[in-house]
Amino acid sequence: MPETTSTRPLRILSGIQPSGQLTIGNYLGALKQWVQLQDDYECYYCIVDMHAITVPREPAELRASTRMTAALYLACGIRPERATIFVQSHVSAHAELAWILGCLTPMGWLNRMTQFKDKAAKQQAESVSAGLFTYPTLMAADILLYQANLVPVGDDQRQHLELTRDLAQRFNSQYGETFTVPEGFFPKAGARIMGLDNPLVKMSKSETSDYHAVYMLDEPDQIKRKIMRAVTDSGNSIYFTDDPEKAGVNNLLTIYQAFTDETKEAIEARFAGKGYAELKKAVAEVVVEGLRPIQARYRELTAESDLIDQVLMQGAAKARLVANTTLNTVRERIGFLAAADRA
Ligand code: ATP
Ligand code: LTN
Repeated sequence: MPETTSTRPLRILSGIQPSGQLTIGNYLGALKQWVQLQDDYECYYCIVDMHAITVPREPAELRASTRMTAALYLACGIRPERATIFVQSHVSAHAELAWILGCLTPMGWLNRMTQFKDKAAKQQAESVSAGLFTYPTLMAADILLYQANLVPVGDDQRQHLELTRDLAQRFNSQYGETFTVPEGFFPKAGARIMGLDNPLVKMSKSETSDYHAVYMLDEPDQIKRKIMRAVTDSGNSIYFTDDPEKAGVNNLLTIYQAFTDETKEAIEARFAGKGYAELKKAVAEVVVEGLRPIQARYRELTAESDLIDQVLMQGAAKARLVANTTLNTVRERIGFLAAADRA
């Protein structure tokens, strides 16, 4: 029988793709919340390398990115004794459940996914992989295997989360109660950080232009240079707004808010009558200071050889136990014969 939420603490699962250097968007949209949630929930934080190969990737870079992502999880303050940190491809149940869920997913649902449309548009039509199209069924498998109650993610993942919920409900109604139907958990500030060079698109780690993103491991000078060059507008007033004309200023204020946890009112009062250069200087300052301790811990952690690999090995062992429990129930429910020799 699947475990029920009444007999255990609430669970969380989330993941980040090792698809390049992590940005302050990944930090503010995801990681910062993960750290805060680990004391109150049973947390599973995954490095989703199988998602990262939905677009072509250099093997050596994927390996390096996977370790770097794991080290950043730790550097941000995720404690392996509180939260399970693991690599998706180390737990083969993810691939198996993704296949099963794929067989339950109408193509029409996948056709509606805006992330697929955006990413596919950036490639030659004939080279877009089937994996990029079925990406959301793998994400659903990640979440449902752990019977997660909450999924802390940025705003861009709302649609994928809705699809996960729909799939859980579809499976449950077809085969009997099996999966917990998860809820999204979105940060109050910083759920959608925009590109510094183009505040109308989401800041993303796979965007290549030099002044698009601040990376979590950027040097203070680089951070300052990037923020001072951020696109704003020809006006001179500083306030939070949905007006696309002022998206650049709104984005800088949002970054400031997410790093300082101050209220919008306090921030607007602070910058009343000031110019954009002053705003940018202040934003650069809070970003540099916010990242400084993380960067210092990152350097310490990566100086210890084997530490990351050890954490990942132990994490995978813990994750497998939970994932395989769910997967066994799923196999049985859908009518797969029990394999006599399977552990
Ligand atoms: P890629 O560019 O390779 O698609 P990405 O930078 O968009 O990657 P993901 O690995 O897909 O990042 O996302 C990891 C987490 O970071 C998700 O929870 C996602 O919602 C969050 N996230 C990513 N970019 C932003 C952003 N600009 N603002 C807020 N949250 C973000
Ligand atoms: N699709 C997510 C990354 C991701 C994820 C997950 C997030 C893969 N599996 C499970 C939360 C839970 C993205 O940010 N692009």
